[in-house]
Amino acid sequence: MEGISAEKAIALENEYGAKNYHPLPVVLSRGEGVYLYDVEGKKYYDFLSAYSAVNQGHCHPKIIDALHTQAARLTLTSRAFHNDILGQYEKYITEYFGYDRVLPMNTGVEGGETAVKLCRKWAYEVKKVPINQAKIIFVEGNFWGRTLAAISTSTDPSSRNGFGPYMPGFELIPYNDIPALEKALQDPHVAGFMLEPIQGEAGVFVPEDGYLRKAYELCQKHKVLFIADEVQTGIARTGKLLACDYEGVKPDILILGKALSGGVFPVSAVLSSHEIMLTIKPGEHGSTFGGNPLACAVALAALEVVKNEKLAENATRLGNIFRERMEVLISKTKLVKLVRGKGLLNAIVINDSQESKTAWNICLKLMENGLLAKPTHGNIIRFAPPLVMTETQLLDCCAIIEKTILEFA
Ligand code: IF1
Repeated sequence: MEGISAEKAIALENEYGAKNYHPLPVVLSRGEGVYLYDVEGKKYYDFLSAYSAVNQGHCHPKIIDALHTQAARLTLTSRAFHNDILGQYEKYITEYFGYDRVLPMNTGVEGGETAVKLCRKWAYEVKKVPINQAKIIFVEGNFWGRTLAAISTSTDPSSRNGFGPYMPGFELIPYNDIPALEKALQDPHVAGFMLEPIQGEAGVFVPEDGYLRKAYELCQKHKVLFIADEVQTGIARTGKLLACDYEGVKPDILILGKALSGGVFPVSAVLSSHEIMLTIKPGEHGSTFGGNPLACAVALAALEVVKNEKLAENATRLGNIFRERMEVLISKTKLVKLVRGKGLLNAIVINDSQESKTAWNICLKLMENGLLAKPTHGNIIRFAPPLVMTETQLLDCCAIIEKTILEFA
């Protein structure tokens, strides 16, 4: 719909759409690299990257080209038949991340659901846990999507409340707490431990150094699968291809999504070993669009861009510059308590109550000053620009954030 006004666009959503989001009052119509443009043509830096789905930048030419080419050939066969690109994609992605096999799905939460099903199947067929007794451990503050299984493990009232009854077989322990994990692993029915290497939605919580490594070793000791949800932290976002790479941890099951397609459309994937993956037999799991030719073509291009443009290295370098600049800002104002993160997955904590509107109002001011970000959980503002950002652009963004915060204070 060309030329719609911002007011009209918002009015249509208000009248005809579900109200399951509370977006910032900006109406975007074009994205290119690190920039977004609203219907009035105003240019913004995107500092959310669609929650780390556009690591490669908006509408990356190589990914869009792959989309166009494949879209004109063959978009969907369903898995009832073979096609000429799925096998090539499966070989590419399994070698890319160093796994035996991949199960292609669409959304991140479908990846999580697939990982949970694989873990349970493996529990009954390999670990010999009594049927329907398998337990999977999750950590407080986790977020892996909005399905009933995902919210059954959630400790966030807004994700969980009002949607019961909940799925059994899940146990919660505190994040970043090795003794709590050790205790939970005493139960022989535990089959898996699933977590984000850095908690995104909870507010970019980085666990202490060594936590992932120790947790992984404990899981190995107790024959429990270590399942890493890298839907948000993966694909170079934290400065390594995977956040688990920082501690040399190789998850038994790896879940990818979001930037696996460069934000072009939903593509997720679960990677694992022959032993674990082959516990699911033909006809026992699937999805209409899972592994469709268009998804394969887009994901192949999106992964190539990550390597060719050295996005992980860029995220490390720019992330360090960003956190240094934020530390200087913190020394100048009481409004910001701290900055935390890895690579280009960062957040600042605003010095105000969870319930305050301060973070939201700061984001409104950032929007006026040409930078788009959104608070998560009250007083935390997540800052996650596309990984293709240049140093000059990043310094420009730091200046915008500093100006906005200091004027706000
Ligand atoms: C919303 C949050 C982020 C995820 C991790 C799996 C999924 C997500 C670590 C599921 C999805 C999205 C969902 C979206 C907003 C966004 C989000 F704020 F909700 F929590 F990123 F932090 N694992 N996160 O972050 O992937 O099924 O959505 O493809 O639901 O509002 P999905």
